[in-house]
Amino acid sequence: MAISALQKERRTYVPKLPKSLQSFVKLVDEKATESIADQDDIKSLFPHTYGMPLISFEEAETDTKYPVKNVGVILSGGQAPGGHNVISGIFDGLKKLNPNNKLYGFLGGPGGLVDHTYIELTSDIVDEYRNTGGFDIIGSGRTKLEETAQFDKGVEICKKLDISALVVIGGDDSNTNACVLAEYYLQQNSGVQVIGCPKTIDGDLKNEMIETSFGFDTACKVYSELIGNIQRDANSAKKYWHFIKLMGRSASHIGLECALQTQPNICIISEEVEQKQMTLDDVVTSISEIVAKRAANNENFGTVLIPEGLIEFIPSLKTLIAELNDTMAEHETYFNSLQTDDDKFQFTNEKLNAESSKIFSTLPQNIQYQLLADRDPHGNVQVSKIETEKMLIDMVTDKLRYWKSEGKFKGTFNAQNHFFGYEGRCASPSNFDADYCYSLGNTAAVLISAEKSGYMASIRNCKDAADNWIAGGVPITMLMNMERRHGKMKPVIQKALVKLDGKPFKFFASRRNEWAEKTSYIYPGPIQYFGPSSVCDQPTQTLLLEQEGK
Ligand code: FBP
Repeated sequence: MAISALQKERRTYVPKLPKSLQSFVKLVDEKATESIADQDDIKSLFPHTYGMPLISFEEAETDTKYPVKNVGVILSGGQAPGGHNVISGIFDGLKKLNPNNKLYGFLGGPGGLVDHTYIELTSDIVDEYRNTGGFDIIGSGRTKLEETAQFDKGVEICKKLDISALVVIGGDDSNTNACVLAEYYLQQNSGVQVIGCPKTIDGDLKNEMIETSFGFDTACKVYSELIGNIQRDANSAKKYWHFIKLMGRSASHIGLECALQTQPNICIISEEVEQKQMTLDDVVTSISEIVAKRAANNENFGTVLIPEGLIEFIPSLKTLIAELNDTMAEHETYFNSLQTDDDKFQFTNEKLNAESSKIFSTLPQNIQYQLLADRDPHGNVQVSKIETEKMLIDMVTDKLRYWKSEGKFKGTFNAQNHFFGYEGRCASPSNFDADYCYSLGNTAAVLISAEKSGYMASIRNCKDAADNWIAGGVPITMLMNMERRHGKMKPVIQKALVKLDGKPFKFFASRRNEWAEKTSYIYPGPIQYFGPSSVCDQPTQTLLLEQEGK
C-alpha cells in the first residue's frame, strides 16, 4: 500500500507514556465513589458496579505474572483522531502483560459484537495503523448496545473466542452502554469484563477524573489551522465575512477552543445563548451589531464561529425540536410513509403548539426540512446536517439591509459559509492525542489484567509532560445521572457542557469585545509532529486553562 512520506516517518514515532506505565504497575485503590447525582436510582440500577473506588497506577518494583487473557475491542460512534493508538496501546499493553494474550477487533462498531464479525489484530495489522488517524483498522458504527438479547449474543462470541474482556472506545452514550453491559455480565456471572475509553472530538465527555476525551485536541488544531488561514485571507482581501460552523453536536467546546486559538471577531457559545434565554433574532442582532461596528471602521470583513448545536440551545427552537421529536416518534409509521418534505412539514406543523408552529413557519424552508430529517440511533437531531451557518447569513443580510434603509448600517456585507467537521475527525493525531490514546490503551490493558469491570480508563494531569501523567480507572457509574430519553428516565453519563463560570469561557468573555472590534487574529498554522516540544506537544488552551493552578 502506498503511504505518504509523513505517514512513513510517523510510523516510527514512539508515543510517550506516564512513568507508571513505563515498567511494572501497581494498582492503588483510592476513595469509594458515588454518582454525580441521583445516587439512589443509579445504585439500585447498578448494584455490582456502583460505589467502586477510583484507581490510580503507581510504579512497582516487581513484575506480576498474569494469566492469558483474550480481549475484544470495539470502536463506537463518530471517528476521533487517536483511535488507532488506543488499539495499539491495548495490544502492546496486553502483550507486555503476557505474550500469549490475544486482541480481537469487532468490525463496524458495536454491531460487530452482536453479528459476530471480527478479526484477530496481529502485530502486522496493528503496526500499519500506529499513529494514524481514522478508525479504519476495524471500522466504527452507531449500533446501540442496550437489549439483553444483544448482550447475550456478545457473550456467545466471547465464549467462542475465549474472550474475557471487552474494551468499548466511545462517547458518553457508548460508555453508558458499556457500563450497562458490564453490570449485566457481572450479574450473569458470565466472566466478561467491560472497560470504556473516553472518545469524542466534541470534548463533552469529561469531569474531574477524565480531563478530556481523545480526538478533541487534534480536531480543534485542524479547525484552528483552517480558521487561521481563512482569517488571513479575510484580512488580505478585506471583503468577506466568513460564517464557520464547527462540529460538536451539543456542547460548544470545539467553538470555544478554536476561538481561544484564533481570536475571531465573533464566537457564539450555545450554552450562553441558552442561559441568557436568547431568541434567534437576539443572536442575529448581536452578530449584525458587530458587523455594523466594524463597517463603521471600514472593516467590512470578519469571522464568525458557530457551534453545530446552536439551534438546540435557543430556548424556543429547543421546545420546537422536542415537540417535533415527540410527534415524529408517536406517529413514526405514518410520518415515514409521507412522500414529500412539504407533506411532512404540513403534518407536523399542525400537531405543534401555537408558539412552536409560529416559529417553525418563520424558519427558512431548507431548515424546516432539515429539522424533519431522520434522527440518529440515539434519537438526536443530526445537527451536522442543519445549515445554521447559511441561515444566519440570510438573517443577518436581511437585518443589515433593513438597517441600511434606516441609515444605521453604512458598510457592505458579503458572506461566505463553511462547515468544518469531517475534515478534523480522522486527521493524523497530534503528539498529545497520539500519547494520550496510547496511554489510555495501555491503561485499559492493565485494568483488564487486574480483573476490573465497569471502569473507564483515565489519564490525568495532562497539562504536564507525559512522564507525570497519572493513569488509572474511574468507575463509569461515577459519571452518571438520570435523564429523560425517549420519554423515559434513564441512567446516562452526564454530558459536560461549556461551564460559563469556568476559566476557558471567562478568559474568552474577557477578550471577546476587543477581538470583535479590532482585528486580533492568530494564525496557528498546521499541527507539527516534529520539532520543539513547545510547538509539538502542547495540549489545548481549554485543558491548560481548566487545569491552571491544579
Ligand atoms: P461521537 O459523539 O460519536 O463522538 O460523534 C460526534 C460527532 O462527530 C458530532 O460532532 C457530529 O454531530 C456527529 O458525530 C456526526 O455524526 P455522523 O458521523 O453520523 O455524521
